[in-house]
Amino acid sequence: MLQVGIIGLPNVGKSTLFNALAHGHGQAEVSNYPFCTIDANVAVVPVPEPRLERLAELFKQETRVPATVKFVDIAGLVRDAHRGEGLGNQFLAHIREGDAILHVVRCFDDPQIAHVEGWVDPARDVQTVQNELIQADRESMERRVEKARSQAKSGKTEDLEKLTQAESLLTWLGDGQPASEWPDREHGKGLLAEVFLLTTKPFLYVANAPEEGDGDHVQALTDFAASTGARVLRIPAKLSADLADLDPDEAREFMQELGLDQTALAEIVLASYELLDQVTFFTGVGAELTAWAATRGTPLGAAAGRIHSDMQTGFIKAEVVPYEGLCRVGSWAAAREKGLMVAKGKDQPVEDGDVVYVHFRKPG
Ligand SMILES: Nc1nc2c(ncn2[C@@H]2O[C@H](COP(=O)(O)OP(=O)(O)OP(=O)(O)O)[C@@H](O)[C@H]2O)c(=O)[nH]1
Ligand SMILES: [Mg+2]
Repeated sequence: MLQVGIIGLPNVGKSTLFNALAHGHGQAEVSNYPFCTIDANVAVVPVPEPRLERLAELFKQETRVPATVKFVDIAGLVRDAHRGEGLGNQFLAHIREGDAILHVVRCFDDPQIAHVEGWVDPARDVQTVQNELIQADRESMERRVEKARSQAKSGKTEDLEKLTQAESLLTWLGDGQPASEWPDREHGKGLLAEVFLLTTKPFLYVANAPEEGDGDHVQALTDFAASTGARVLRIPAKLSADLADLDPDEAREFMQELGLDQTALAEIVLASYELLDQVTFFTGVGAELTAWAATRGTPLGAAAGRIHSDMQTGFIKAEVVPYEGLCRVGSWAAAREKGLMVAKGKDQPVEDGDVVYVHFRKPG
């Protein structure tokens, strides 16, 4: 399951966004004072997937099992969090475990809601948080360098090389640079894979701006983000949380009036899937129709292993029909007849929209 961490300064709307995403699967306290969140809020949320509904109708399957995403909302990070300011630093471990980061940036003015730095300035705010992530990574690397030093006593070339790399990365972070831009990152891939740094994680900015107005802040964030190639998603967190509170029909009506075509959850999941290069495939076994997420290019054998390890070890072949084709002809049998079904081997990649039936040898 994908895990996405929500970070940002205090009072920017992280828990409000979390509530918009987690509705019915967890609820975070929201208030107009900073550090409202003291413990991490965690929610496992079903991924909206219209194709799952359509397929379940087609197959007349009762149970729909959506893919899920875990969202984690932590306390706000403040300037000097790494020196013990605020609470956010203690919770970074939750983010370190995750696959991606949503960095919520306040793009609304409201005198009722205190800003820890006095006023809204998206570029400064983003850099404050980014700097704390770099400092947290620097601390992790200090520990890693210590370990590398003692290992290097072996005198082995690979241990000496690890130490050189670890020291180079530590110096880079110490200069206030993110690990994602470390010049040796290609060469130091092995080291990076061991250390789970925050500043190598894929991330996107969520501009928490009201549905109208405050476009200047969003523009400032967009300009800043352009310099790093990061994506900005504009989400009105408060409105989205309010919409999530309504019953679905009412919410749909409201969204139509407001000209919104997607919920915050759908937008965030879609953007996260793009960020992490995820595709969705489907299986129908027994009465269960299931949507699965997999990294693009995942071989069918490994994809089958997600469903059950026996399916990977005993994999014979997969029968695959693309979603679009299946909908067009209306049934699995018709897809087979019309030659839309292709038998594929374990090394062929699973593609977005594949409906997959795995043939496998049962163990024993
Ligand atoms: N005016 C306005 N207020 C908002 C908006 N989004 C969130 N808020 C309010 O801002 C305050 C802080 O929101 P939270 O979601 O608790 O912020 P947080 O980032 O989780 O804060 P900490 O947990 O303290 O780090 C609450 O009073 C929200 O209702 C918005 O778009 N406009
Ligand atoms: Mg909060």
